[in-house]
Amino acid sequence: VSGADIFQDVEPYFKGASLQNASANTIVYGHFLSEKNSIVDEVLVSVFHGPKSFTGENTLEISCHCNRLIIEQILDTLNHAGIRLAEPGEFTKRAFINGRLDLTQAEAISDLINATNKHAVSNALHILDGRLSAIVEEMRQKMIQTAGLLEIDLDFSEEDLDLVDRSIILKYIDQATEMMTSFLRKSAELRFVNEGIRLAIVGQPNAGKSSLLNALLGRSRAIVSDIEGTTRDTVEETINLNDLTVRLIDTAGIREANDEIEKMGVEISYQSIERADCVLLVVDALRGFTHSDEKIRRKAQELEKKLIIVFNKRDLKEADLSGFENAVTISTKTETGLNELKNEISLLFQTSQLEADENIVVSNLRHEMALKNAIEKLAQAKLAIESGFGNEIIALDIRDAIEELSKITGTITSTDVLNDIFMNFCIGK
Ligand SMILES: Nc1nc2c(ncn2[C@@H]2O[C@H](COP(=O)(O)OP(=O)(O)OP(=O)(O)O)[C@@H](O)[C@H]2O)c(=O)[nH]1
Ligand SMILES: [Mg+2]
Repeated sequence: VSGADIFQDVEPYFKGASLQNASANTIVYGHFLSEKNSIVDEVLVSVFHGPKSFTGENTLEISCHCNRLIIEQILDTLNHAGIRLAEPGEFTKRAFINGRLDLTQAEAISDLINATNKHAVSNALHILDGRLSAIVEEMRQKMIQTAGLLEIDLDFSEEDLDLVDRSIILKYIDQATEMMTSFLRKSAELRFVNEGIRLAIVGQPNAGKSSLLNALLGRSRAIVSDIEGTTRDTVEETINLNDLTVRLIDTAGIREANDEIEKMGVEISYQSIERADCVLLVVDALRGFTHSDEKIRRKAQELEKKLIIVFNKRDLKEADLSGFENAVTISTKTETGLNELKNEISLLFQTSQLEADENIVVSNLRHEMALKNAIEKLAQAKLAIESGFGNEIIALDIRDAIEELSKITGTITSTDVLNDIFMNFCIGK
């Protein structure tokens, strides 16, 4: 519970040492009482005095036993005392409004809660620590410096002097643009950290694609049979593989299909390749690498997809991997070679880059749009210089770019945008 009068408001429902007199950052032992003064639970109450609390306001955290009935009774009692439930993200929103966090940090809390692998967790923690804000601030300062130079010039424009060398302005604009572009590029490369890797399992009928999905998943999810064309629709499941979040997509075997439904399945398999971050081309070792496999390989290469060739059924025949790049030999039946395959997949997605301090992923659309807009504004400024426009026009464009970057960390005035950001939080955060 958070708010200016919270200590007085909760006091009547607490039997123990006084909450109002408790020192900041202490834990008070006692019993929580209902409106009718009966004991609801034995609790510990943590006491925080604003502004030194998460929200920046006076805050109490009530720790009770984990029983739904108890929690409901406590909430009902508080509600009766005029304390309403927080909206989703409201605690974090207040922390932002009270200046405890900037927007990137507030959003990082939501990312942290939703992170599905340890790299995503550490990325969110870095942002929470203020690293994204620092990067954005560095870019912003570069532009402020540039705008400042132009404005000095404007002050003296009466005297018709050109004090600032335009080539320096151009250089600064290029530097800022490069900083933002490379940041966006790096983020795009590492997007899989937050969003997961889409791994399409493709190949000819009966190669063992569904068996591989099941083996990686550790349970029978997709139907496996010796009838060719068993899988028609795609089957998708998410797993955690060597600390990466991987979305497995089992597809219909690719061949010249006769019936309409199978044809549609084959079409979807090709689409899966297009949408994948990585393609596992499963080959039946007994049958060997065929012309059809070569067609699939070419398709993946044309689309510049990461590709691993997986020779399956090694219990029947050991494949000769020479001449193949990124190939492994496995058997889903005896479950051999699966670890090698997993390692091969994680090798293709090096996350070591993330450990470097300056590497942070922005997968937040709001941040991405702001950066892209800022780049565009700088391009306009550059064009203005090249077309020989006056300094005031150029300065205006640069000010617009600065404005865009400021949006990332928080000078957002629209309540709609703010509500939108915090709406995505879960209740109680
Ligand atoms: N001996 C052996 N048989 C396997 C292995 N993996 C799969 N099979 C068999 O191969 C047959 C086809 O397996 P599936 O996993 O259904 O093949 P698929 O690629 O999904 O086939 P479609 O869905 O028809 O495209 C089944 O009878 C499996 O039991 C393996 O490693 N060794
Ligand atoms: Mg199948």
